[in-house]
Amino acid sequence: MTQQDQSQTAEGQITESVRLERRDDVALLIVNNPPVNVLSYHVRQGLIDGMAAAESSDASAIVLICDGRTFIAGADITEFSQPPKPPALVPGQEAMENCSKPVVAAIHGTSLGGGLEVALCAHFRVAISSAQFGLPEVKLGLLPGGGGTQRLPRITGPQRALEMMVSGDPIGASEALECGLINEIVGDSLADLEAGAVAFARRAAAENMPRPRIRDRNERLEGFGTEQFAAFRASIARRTRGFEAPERIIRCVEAAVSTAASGDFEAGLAAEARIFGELMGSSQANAQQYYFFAERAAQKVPDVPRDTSQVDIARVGILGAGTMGGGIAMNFANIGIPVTLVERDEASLERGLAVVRRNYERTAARGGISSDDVQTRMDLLRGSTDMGDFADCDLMIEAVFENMSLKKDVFAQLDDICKPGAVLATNTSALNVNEIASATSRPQDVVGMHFFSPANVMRMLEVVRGDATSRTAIATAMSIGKRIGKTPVLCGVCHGFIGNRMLFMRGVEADQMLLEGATPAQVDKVVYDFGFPMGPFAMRDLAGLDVGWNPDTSSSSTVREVLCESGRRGQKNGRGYYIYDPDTRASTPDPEVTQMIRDFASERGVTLREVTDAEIGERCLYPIVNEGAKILDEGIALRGSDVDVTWINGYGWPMYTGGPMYWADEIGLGEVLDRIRHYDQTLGGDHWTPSPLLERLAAEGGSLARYES
Ligand code: T1G
Ligand code: NAD
Repeated sequence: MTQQDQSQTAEGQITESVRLERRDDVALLIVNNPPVNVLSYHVRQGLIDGMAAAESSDASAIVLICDGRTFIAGADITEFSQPPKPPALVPGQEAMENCSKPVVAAIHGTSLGGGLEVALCAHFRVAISSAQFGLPEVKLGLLPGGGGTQRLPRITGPQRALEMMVSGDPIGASEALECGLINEIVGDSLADLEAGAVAFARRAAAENMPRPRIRDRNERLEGFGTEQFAAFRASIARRTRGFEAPERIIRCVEAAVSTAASGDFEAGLAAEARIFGELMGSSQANAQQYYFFAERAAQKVPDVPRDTSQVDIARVGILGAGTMGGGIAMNFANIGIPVTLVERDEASLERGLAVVRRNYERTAARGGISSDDVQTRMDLLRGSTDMGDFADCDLMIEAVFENMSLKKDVFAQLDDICKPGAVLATNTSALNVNEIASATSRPQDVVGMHFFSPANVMRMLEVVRGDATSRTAIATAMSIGKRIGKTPVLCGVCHGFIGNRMLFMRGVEADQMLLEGATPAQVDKVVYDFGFPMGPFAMRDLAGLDVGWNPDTSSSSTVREVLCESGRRGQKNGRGYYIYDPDTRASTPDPEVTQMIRDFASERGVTLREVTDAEIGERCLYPIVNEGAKILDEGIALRGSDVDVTWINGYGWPMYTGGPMYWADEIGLGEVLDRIRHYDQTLGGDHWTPSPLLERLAAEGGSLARYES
């Protein structure tokens, strides 16, 4: 093909990641930037040069399409921490918008962030049925800075656009078609996509289909004003508490509506760029982008490579259908994996299955699933009181009472029953997985899979590696954990693993401060204001004061025992550290509890004093950091960022602070160490003994978050 022909047909490699090909009269602008086609600088340049070449060629229409597993998944987040690399995204977008030929974006996989913003500059969008569309920038502490806040509301209307941008969650192809985001679903496969897009483009050219630019379409913005914005702000207040980006997104859409009135789209874009600048590089954005890569790093276990053999999970067995067993079973039924659920007696089994059905019916009532889905998922659960029914299970998860001898007893039975190679997992909250494994003849198949309550909701999953646990068992637990929508984090064997071990230390200090004069409400408010969904005492009331309490051995040795002995169980019986309104579940401080704490303290000669909020903050958070450093030092966690992923997904540590390790780095390890040493000298207790790793990193100017064991 001569140079002359090439410019005529404009075929060939444009940049390292963008090329042009022809399908007769239609030009294909193809992005190939593995693994997820992000908008790296050479992709942006390829869009500009590729559009120019296609525009000046004899092609009648242009299709933008991507190789690999997905359409453009957004801007290249790795570029955010570097000086901006030219070119900007806008010239490529404008070339598409202003092209004299129809431009069709052909979408598969995930069209996210800048990827969707590029697609919104095409005149038409077609997709395959499995495609997803979203503007997830808010999850990175940002907002859609490539025109998304101005163009999306013009297509979907402000309400849906606000919901998509503030949640950051994607929508599917059928919803995208229904709301006008795409013009056509062209099939299910990549082959369908290219053929469908080329056909659509050819038709658009042949029929000279009208192709208004989205920037010129203001009709969907009409009728959405102050009242609607106020209502939207109120509707998101609770779930976006503490995050800065959501409010900024709303302001951008307000700018879209106000500038549309004057038809000044560029003014809307300018407002977006200005407000985007307020977020880029902010502490929240940096923390959330750190978390983005931390979550991905957590999936990697250095000595368990991606190609490690795994057990194929066709059926799961769960022993114990209590608080955890039922929730765990739902995770597998949700993705279509049949579950055998065994309880010790019919009554317990029926109770457990009834709780699961109630949970599904509640989700269906909220429109989360259909009523058919409820039955489909219940049909995947096979209840039994015979452990022999576990013989055909590929993965076993034990969730019986937290008692070592009981767990060893059931694992010995599972060892006899389960087929060779089945993975035997325990959901213990804290017990020694090696000791549990020692009850079997196959400790290599035993692993901890520690779910968090409620197990069908919480994304956190600690995968506990015993001394003998095989790489296959680890790889199987990590990958099935991801398949059921969890964020698996690997950890070694110690009491309480990563999360609960650190939580215990906060609990010690929270209990001590009650004796010294703080109230449950005061402590909980400080932790809540820091950004946690609730404080330690409200959390205990939610989980149940009696979890782990043994009435036979109870001896009023802690405030918690005194409360349990008084019949308090927490939310489940309306009285715990707080009194709960039976209808609204609203909590109020209980003066009786305040007096019980005072009596308990004076019996032990604890001096009553004023405990400030600042002190409460330090004494609730620094023990967590110190214990996290000890866990890293012992190699229980692989990396500092795993500790942060655990606390953000398992305990509601506010993501916009990055997690305890990242947060401590941001404060300065020297400062944190000084305060820990202060409490070590003034209060004492093992949990205040400074971690040698923390001391070392503070001295070397190192980082806990970036520490690798
Ligand atoms: N930038 C850089 N690297 C990225 C990336 C991105 N946007 N997305 C993914 N990766 C890397 C990731 O770190 C991993 O690397 C590999 O790709 C596979 O990802 C202007 C400002 C697309 C749904 O927020 O949600 O556009 O670990 O393991 O589970 O308005 O990745 O293998 O070395 O997650 O199949 C907006 C982020 C950016 C989408 C695929 N876009 N990505 O999930 O694979 S901001 C996003 C995802 C923006 C504009 C603004 C997911 C995915 P490694 P993975 P996956
Ligand atoms: P639970 O008391 O609600 O349920 C335990 C269930 O096990 C009961 O229904 C009981 O009938 C059943 N059971 C006991 N012995 C059995 C046997 N031999 N065969 C079959 N079933 C038997 O307890 P839970 O809160 O679901 O805790 C279960 C496990 O999960 C414990 O190890 C606990 O530490 C752990 N865990 C609990 C939480 C939580 O917040 N509740 C969180 C993570 C892990």
